[in-house]
Amino acid sequence: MIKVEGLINLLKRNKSDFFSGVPDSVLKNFSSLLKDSKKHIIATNEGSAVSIGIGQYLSTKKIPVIYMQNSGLSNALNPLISIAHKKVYSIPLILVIGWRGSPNTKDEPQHNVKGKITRSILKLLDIKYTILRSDSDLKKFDKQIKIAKKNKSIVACLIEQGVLKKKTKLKKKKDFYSLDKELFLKTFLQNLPKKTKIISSTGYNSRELMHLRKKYQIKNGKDFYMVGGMGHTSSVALGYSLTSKNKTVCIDGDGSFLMHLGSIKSAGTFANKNYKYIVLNNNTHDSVGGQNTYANNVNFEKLSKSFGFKKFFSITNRKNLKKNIQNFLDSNKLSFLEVKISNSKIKKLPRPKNLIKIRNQFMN
Ligand SMILES: Cc1ncc(C[n+]2csc(CCOP(=O)(O)OP(=O)(O)O)c2C)c(N)n1
Repeated sequence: MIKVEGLINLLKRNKSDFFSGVPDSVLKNFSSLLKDSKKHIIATNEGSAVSIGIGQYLSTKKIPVIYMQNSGLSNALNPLISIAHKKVYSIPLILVIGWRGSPNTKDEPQHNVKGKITRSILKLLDIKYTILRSDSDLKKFDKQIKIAKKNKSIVACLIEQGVLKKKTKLKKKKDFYSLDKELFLKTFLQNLPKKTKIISSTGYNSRELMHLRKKYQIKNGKDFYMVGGMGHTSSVALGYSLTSKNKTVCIDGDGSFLMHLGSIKSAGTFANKNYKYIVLNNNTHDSVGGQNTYANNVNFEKLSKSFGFKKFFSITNRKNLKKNIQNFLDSNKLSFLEVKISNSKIKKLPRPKNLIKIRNQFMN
């Protein structure tokens, strides 16, 4: 195990004091030590985090630190290859990567796939890396950083679940909004027309839907739970809805919404009236540690309408909840609903397991 303070000190001793990244549960002890400031930018996706870092290097000549979950490495590939690579602009970067699904650990199917190929991706990019498991690995990483500085190259470390320890306990997550998430989702499911299809985002949303359907025995409609592909929920729902007669409800998180914001423009331009978009805005990346998304100051009404949605609905409390949900579902114009909602309160949420069965049931 490694003390996270030791890792951050090592980076700062190398004059790397600028951080940008997308939160990850493996790295939550790391990101929680970085205060939100102009020296720590929580980016909306990993490609942006890399690009913000590239800009910082051009301005300061100091190597920025970019952190991400290995699933986000694919989002980062474009700027890593087409801007920062040694044979392009040769921009030095330090990547701190949460290694879900490493061959040593038990993890979910989507993480196992990525975990197995993470090292090969780094090798293909010609990025030297250290697997951090103990203090002696920190020394090895330190040497690699010094070489990267000299050669103006990219260097990475891979960190598995449970490796980073922190002196002080993580602060309890605070709710930004008060509407109880279980109450909203339960009421929503109970009021769905029978043949509705739901496509829900990774994070807690899919896991909560699955759990609540079972807990309250709600069988209206069928769900496709996205267990990865963060940010692509609205696009999967758009693709489905174009040729389906059923109401297609996209249940997205605010972090997921922001990750590939442009997709909502495609939905606004091309979706039919059967497409129903919902953003559950808790202003946090609840499922990976409660880091801020900064979605609280987005004016979703203006944004959705300028993107082509015809009607905007907002739910912020339990008053007339059923009626407000029905108004949204019954609307015969392309509609966008923002729900200002609490974080999840359900302990030990189950995870979708038999993914092929889920796919088949959804398509039936
Ligand atoms: C490309 C990618 N980057 C990062 C992650 C890690 N991750 C999983 S869920 C999540 C937060 C999602 O936030 P939001 O959509 O607001 O849902 P919530 O966690 O609040 O349920 C993150 C960052 C991921 N799965 N994929």
